[in-house]
Amino acid sequence: HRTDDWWRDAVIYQVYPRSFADGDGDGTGDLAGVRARLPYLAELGVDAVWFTPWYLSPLVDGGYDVADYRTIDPAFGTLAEAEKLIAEARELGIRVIVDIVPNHVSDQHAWFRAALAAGPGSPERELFHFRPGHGENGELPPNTWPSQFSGPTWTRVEDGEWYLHLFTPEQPDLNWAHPAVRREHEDVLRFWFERGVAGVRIDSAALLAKDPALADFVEGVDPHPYIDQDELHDIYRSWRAIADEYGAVFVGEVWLPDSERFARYLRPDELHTAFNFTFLSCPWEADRLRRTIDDTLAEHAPVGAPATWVLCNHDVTRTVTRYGRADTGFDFATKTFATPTDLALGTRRARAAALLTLALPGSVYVYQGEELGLPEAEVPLDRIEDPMHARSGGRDPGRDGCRVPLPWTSGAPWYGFGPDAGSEPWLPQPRDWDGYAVDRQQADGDSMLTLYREALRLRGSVEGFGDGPLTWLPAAEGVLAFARGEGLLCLVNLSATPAELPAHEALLLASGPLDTDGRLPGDTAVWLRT
Ligand code: TEU
Repeated sequence: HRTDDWWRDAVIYQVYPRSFADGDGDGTGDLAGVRARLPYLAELGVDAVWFTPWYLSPLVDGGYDVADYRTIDPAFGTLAEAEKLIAEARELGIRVIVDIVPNHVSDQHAWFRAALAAGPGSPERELFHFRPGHGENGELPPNTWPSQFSGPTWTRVEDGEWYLHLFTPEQPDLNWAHPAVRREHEDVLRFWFERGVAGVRIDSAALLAKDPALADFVEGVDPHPYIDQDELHDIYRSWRAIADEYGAVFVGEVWLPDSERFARYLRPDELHTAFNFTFLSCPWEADRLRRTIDDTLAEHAPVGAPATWVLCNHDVTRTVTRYGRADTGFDFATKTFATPTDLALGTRRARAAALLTLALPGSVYVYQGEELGLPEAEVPLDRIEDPMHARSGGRDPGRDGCRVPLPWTSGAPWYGFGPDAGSEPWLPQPRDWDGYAVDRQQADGDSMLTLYREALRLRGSVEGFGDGPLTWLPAAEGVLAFARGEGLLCLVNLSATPAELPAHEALLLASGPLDTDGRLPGDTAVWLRT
């Protein structure tokens, strides 16, 4: 495909820098670690890498609390190193996507510190949502908005005013009605585009604009006071004009159940792409998956944007664990370790899901460790850092179980996450992860890593994958069968009954063995050439 269209069918690998690889041995992943592992990513065959925030941050929310968008956090490295990384990746044919967090900043950001110091009524406070409280002494928060995490959305400061934070108190929301907020973010975009970044992921993209009256939220009453406000489209149109100057692309974290509202963000002068959370949350059921795929393609077609396909990310339970449970859909409420998990089953399904996902038209996101088939790790309660855990009063285990440092080398200290003499990783790794280590999987033709590498190699070399039409074929109940391009077939059996393979010339790839009669067993997928 044309180089300026690379993103329409790209495979984009998500790096959570803190947990990818530790170059300096302090127990926290860093840019040195990523640079040393770039050949791994090149061999895997990904087109781009998306880095979750690597900016200066107190790391209260894993870096989604940014203190300075133009500085790399010293725990990760330096700006000069980031520039080297971008150039080195490009040499290997890998583009870099950075994560921009426009909805809020860290409470340590210069703007917020200045706002606190300047006091009520100051222009500094206008960059945020400061309000007096209700009640006789202003002791009640300005409104009852529900938080994106559990807990309150307002925090009171010493002088009696309250400020809004949809996430933690350490993440004050910016006031997007203020021109300085818009200007600053446009500058930040340019700052990273100037440094050779090929794209930007937009965090919480549907939340930035707020109802100016900050009216109370009433369940079921439209419009919502802070999700999907119309003003957002104006913001993204101006961002798009900047991206176009650099040939850069956007992927929005637009979490909206309504597909028409969602598609509005993907109009030709707005965002290039947005994450497909409907697919991510879809249970492992043939009918539901087929409907989700159809709906996705139908909602993208009119705006001309390619679909994206996501199985997991740094916010959700890892795929093999999710698919190994009775309720295979993603739901924060069921994210508990009390649910029994059959990891062998979950792994089989995750392998089949990988072939399904990588055969669909559009771009695909692979979250670090997904290609290793890592399960959700059980992090001891006293080691959990995710603020979601504390804010839920301990009910929610939080998201650290999918953020555990990667195992690179079996038998090495910390599975080779850092140098041998390095310190213990910031999150403890499970004891039985030797079999998941990269070196072991590289040597194993049946490993998850080998499957992903093979799938990515074929996807990149066989005509017909990528952003083109998909045609469903008649299939037995519980079986998904579709054609891509000229004579390329993907079959996924989600039933308990083995399925006959259609006549074919070659079996390109299978997620698991066929049965002795050459049929496709349950929870298995194949790519065929006919
Ligand atoms: O997540 C935004 C978000 O709203 C959802 O992920 C969800 O609300 C949350 O995970 C729990 O329901 C983004 C980032 O992906 C996440 O890691 C950050 O914590 C959050 O923004 C705040 O920046």
